[in-house]
Amino acid sequence: MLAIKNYINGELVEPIAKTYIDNYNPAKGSVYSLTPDSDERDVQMSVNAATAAFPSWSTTPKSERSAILLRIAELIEKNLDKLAIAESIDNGKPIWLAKMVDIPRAASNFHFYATAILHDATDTYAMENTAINYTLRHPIGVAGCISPWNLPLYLFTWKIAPALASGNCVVAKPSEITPMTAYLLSELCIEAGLPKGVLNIVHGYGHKVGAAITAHPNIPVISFTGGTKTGAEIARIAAPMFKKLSLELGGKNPNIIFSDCDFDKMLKTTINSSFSNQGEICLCGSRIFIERGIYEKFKTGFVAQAKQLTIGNPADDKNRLGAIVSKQHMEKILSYIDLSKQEGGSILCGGKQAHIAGEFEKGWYIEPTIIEGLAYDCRTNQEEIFGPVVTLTPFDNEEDVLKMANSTIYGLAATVWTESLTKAHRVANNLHSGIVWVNCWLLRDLRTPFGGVKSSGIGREGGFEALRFFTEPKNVCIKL
Ligand code: TXE
Repeated sequence: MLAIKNYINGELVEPIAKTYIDNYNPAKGSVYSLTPDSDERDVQMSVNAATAAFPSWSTTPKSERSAILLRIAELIEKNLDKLAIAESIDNGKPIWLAKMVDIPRAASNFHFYATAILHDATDTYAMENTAINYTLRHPIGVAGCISPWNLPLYLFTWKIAPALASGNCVVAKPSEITPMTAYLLSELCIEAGLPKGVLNIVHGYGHKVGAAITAHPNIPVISFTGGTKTGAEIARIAAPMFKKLSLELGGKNPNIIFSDCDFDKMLKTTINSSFSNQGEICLCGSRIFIERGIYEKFKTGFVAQAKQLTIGNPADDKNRLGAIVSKQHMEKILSYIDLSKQEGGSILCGGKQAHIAGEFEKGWYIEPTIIEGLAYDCRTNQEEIFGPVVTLTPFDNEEDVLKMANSTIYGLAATVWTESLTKAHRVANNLHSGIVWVNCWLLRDLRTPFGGVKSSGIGREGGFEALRFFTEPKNVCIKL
């Protein structure tokens, strides 16, 4: 049984405690590898290594940092198939999805920030005949990066690439539920010649390793992606230590469909925005609001297409949905389906655990589920489910749908379908979220600010926002 290792000070090492966590293959519901059950001692070793490496890495010319990060991007691309298969086995998602989305995006994350630092500029402010002000941006030091299990390598690299590119050293912890591609990335970093101590990956539980990173006095900046509850716990520890925090948290995103939409394009994309990655993307549109005039037409078409989605072996390209990431998460999603029935919902399709015959019979699968007839402010429509479960709610006018769409504690993303440009601008302007897609979903330009408002988090990732997050500005004023 493969026991993966931590990556500390440029080497692959065992956890000090020499204890391990079972790592499951969700498609089969069986243990397939072991993950280090690290603790604060492994974190301390990583902080020592990162601190020692920082003076040299932070003063390495940007062109040299860029070249090393580009080498990592190239190695990710070269190992696309191996990484995609590993991601699929670890997370349960279809291999074709990991090949098309997760792994290419991980390479793009490195490529984007390796080149962004070559074009970053800072401001100067001239005071007429008196003084000149210029802004310096310094890397902060050792950055803590903690990531979730839904898009493992994609979100892990989305944090470490800008942190490293801007001259910081990193102590990173991937989710203990999906550690494999971060481990494989360690090997690629060694192959790329990343200097020792610049990146350190410590595997293990959030309440042990994640908490140790959050609380460590020599880690002044934390970038976290995960659940809102965990984000609040991290903020509780980090705030009194005046740490810089980026929190990308949960979502309960509205998908607003007006009668004047391009129906066929909307329907095709809405199947994806509802069930892609088994609905385990915080950007999925889990609350679908449909203008009453096309409600029945939409319901008929959407249910018919959802029923055609095949579920099963993630290695079989014909399957649109793979397995849910863990038994515990599958049970959480099923509990919300039960709740929806208690709250008066009607299940239009799905609603149960899917059983796949043969070697996958012990795997964790849920049918794509569509529910109607719920109040917009019931728990099913207010709380994050984070699975292949969507609700349908009709609306009569813009004011009505904006009230419902903006009614949750979250504010991450929203989707709007209309062919009226003025309506699109007006509705987008009035939605309380960090991201609005109009007539599309998950169309991503890495330069754009990424993140949410309210309980979807604080701060933004992406583009120069991330480079600003991982550096400190200093204004220098020179008397003329
Ligand atoms: O989160 P958890 P999960 C959200 C998504 C869902 C949840 C799923 O909407 O709600 O995250 O991810 C570590 N101190 N997003 O269940 O448990 C843990 O080990 C420090 C939103 O994984 O919060 C893991 O590595 N760390 C997002 C990481 O935190 C701790 C996209 C996340 O785990 C910790 C993806 C602690 N006390 C998911 N406890 C977006 N907005 O983009 C756990 N961890």
